[in-house]
Amino acid sequence: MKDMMTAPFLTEMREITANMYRQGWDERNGGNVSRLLDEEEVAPYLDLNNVLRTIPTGFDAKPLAGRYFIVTGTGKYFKNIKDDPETNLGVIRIGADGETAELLWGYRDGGRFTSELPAHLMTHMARLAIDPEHRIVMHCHPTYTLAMTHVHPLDEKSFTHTLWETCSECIVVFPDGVGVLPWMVCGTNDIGRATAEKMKEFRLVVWALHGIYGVGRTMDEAFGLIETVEKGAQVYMLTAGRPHLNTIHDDELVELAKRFDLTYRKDYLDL
Ligand code: 2HA
Ligand code: ZN
Repeated sequence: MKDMMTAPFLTEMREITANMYRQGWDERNGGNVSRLLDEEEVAPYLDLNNVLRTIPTGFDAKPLAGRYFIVTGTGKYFKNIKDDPETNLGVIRIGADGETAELLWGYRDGGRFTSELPAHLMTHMARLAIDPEHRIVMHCHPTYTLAMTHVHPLDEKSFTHTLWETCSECIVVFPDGVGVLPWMVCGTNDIGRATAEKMKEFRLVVWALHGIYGVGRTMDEAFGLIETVEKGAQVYMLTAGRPHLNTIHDDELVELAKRFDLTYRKDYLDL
């Protein structure tokens, strides 16, 4: 058996969460990340017959039975993951009944996975149905995105359009737009279902007055999506309330879409 501490998926998780922390997106225990793992990725590092304990998932995740995930722990600080991954992360397999998670590694202090597991697993299901290469669900609390939800209307068309107008990168990185949920109680199956429903259409879902979810095939894709929304939201917040002299107009957004051959939400422009 190879040393778990050398597993590439563990290194990647330690590095991405450290980066997210450095961005200021994950104060205290804020944020959570899960990555779907192929059995072949896990098998060299862990005895797959050695279940340390089982933990109820709190809902029916049967379509994911037998699938493996590395997931951040509940109440754990991103700040601490890099130096102590075995306490702050866990590797789980969804049990045959879909209602238990089998712990194979981690949560060493008796802990468990993030309270947002319903939103993560339901989102994994929704995205896998669209893209079999889907792997990552990432949630965090980026400051300017959060600030924007205090002062900007929350409808998806205008929220996305405002971000697209802030800088050229936005429509190029998220031509599919940004889904927005109103404020809801977090950590529940309800917010999980609502998030997964939006994820049928978007790779980004803003939780008003809370944070954001991003998904992707890779950590870079999910991180890059969130990073670009946050850049747009920062520009918006730095300019909001000042005389707005210049913007990227809709006909210019169309030019960008042509130049980068984008499949974009044309219904989000007013042409
Ligand atoms: O505590 O971010 O949404 C982690 C969270 C909850
Ligand atoms: Zn959160």
